[in-house]
Amino acid sequence: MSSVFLCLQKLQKEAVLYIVRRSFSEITIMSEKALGRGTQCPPLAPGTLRLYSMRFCPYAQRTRLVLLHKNVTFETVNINLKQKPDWFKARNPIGLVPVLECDGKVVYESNVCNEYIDNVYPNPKLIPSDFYLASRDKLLWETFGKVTELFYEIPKSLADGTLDRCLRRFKRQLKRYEDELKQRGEYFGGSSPCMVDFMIWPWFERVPILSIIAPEAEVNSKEFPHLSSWMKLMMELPAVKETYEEPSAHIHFFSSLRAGNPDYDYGLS
Ligand SMILES: N[C@@H](CCC(=O)N[C@@H](CS)C(=O)NCC(=O)O)C(=O)O
Repeated sequence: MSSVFLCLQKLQKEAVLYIVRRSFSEITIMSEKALGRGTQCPPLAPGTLRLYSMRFCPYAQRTRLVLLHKNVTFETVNINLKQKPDWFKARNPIGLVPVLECDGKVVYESNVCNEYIDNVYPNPKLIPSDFYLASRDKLLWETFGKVTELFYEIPKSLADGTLDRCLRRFKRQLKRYEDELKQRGEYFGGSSPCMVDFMIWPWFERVPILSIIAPEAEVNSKEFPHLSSWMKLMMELPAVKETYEEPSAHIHFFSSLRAGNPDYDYGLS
């Protein structure tokens, strides 16, 4: 068993209890427990917007953040992604969450879902109307995969002795966001958050997991003064608080995923 895995198991034992928070009255959780193969799709009322989600998915979190920030009324159905129901696959043939559905209209892929939400619910508008500025913003989230891929490589690199190289790549990629933020203000949107802030946030919520594995991965105020202040500000946003999961919950979920038995319902009674 790798040292990373042992480390994760130890942390799992020390995990504090995950507390379910609900402060947004307009969210209906049709099924907080993940629905899997053999279940029925809960009926969807006309005019109701539904999000098919998974509680620990960072991509679905992007969409949850934007819906919550805009105070959009919606309901959630969580999906067991290991045993996907046929009715879920019928809605998204690629089989990934997030998926949005309303009155027979279906969209999927977090970037597409979020652009759709921004057009249909423009208050507040999160993508600039200026085409050039919108493209610059889009670049930041479309190339964020350069950061997210390292979330999987850093734990692996600890086992195969390439951690230092991986951490250098991680910091180099983060530096792009640090420099951009320095020019833009408190948020990527300047004085208020924009789509970029919400599209990249889910992985910053998960940085503490990386820094438990490798303390050097921490987004510290010395190397990343703007990003670390931004992280504190983001944590104050109601939508961020609402979707927040403790590092211990992420670690538990990640360990269960790695073990081939994802605990989609972790922390639910
Ligand atoms: N490119 C997709 C990625 C979404 C994604 O990878 N979702 C994962 C959960 S975090 C999923 O649905 N996995 C199911 C599977 O791989 O079969 C997006 O941006 O929405």
